[in-house]
Amino acid sequence: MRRGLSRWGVALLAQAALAAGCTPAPPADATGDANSCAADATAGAPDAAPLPAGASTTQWVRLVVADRSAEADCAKTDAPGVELDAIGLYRGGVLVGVAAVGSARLVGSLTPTCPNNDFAKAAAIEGGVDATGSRGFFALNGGGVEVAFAGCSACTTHIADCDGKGAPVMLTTGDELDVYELDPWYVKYGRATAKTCVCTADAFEVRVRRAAGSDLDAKVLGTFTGTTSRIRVW
Ligand SMILES: [Ca+2]
Ligand SMILES: [Ca+2]
Repeated sequence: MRRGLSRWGVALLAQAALAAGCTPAPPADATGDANSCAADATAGAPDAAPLPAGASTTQWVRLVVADRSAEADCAKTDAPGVELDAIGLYRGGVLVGVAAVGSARLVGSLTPTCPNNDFAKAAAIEGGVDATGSRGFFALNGGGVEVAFAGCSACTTHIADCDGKGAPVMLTTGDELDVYELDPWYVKYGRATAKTCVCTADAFEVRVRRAAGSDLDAKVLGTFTGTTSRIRVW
């Protein structure tokens, strides 16, 4: 089952443990650690170190449909193919950002490939986990989505509470991505019901790239199916 579950559970516990001493950090963190809540809340510890000088960074992550057979669903469903809810960016095991509000853009062609797609709104992938079986997700179908990342404007270690309105965050080698895709995990843990959500685990490819809309210097991180955690950036 999803490794994302264990991280979710750990995040909840960590949030409870940190709640008492977790002081909201300013949206723009002076040390460039993108509002690293857990680091800020550690007694006596400075903010997490900014990226080392000369670190290789990238900004954009693109997700594209990997299993074209899902296209057969286009005429039968209003949410065809891969349904993406959110992406968490972790550094050293700490949540440092999610897809930035205002950053998501469609890539490729969504129509007329899937004219019945009622969920072709890329912005649904911005911010924290919030999808149910009927809202909060983006149905990828024949296209793709590209996002940049931002921290959380309020101190949190929990991806459901991170709004993606904090300081911009660059990705670097060793970071990890958690991608939340509507799959059986959502039904099992009560975010959706089997009655309203087919919630099959669908396959998608993840790429990182330096420039929006360009595959120059792009790296393919792999193909994944359903909610997947710890996708390593290299
Ligand atoms: Ca969402
Ligand atoms: Ca799905």
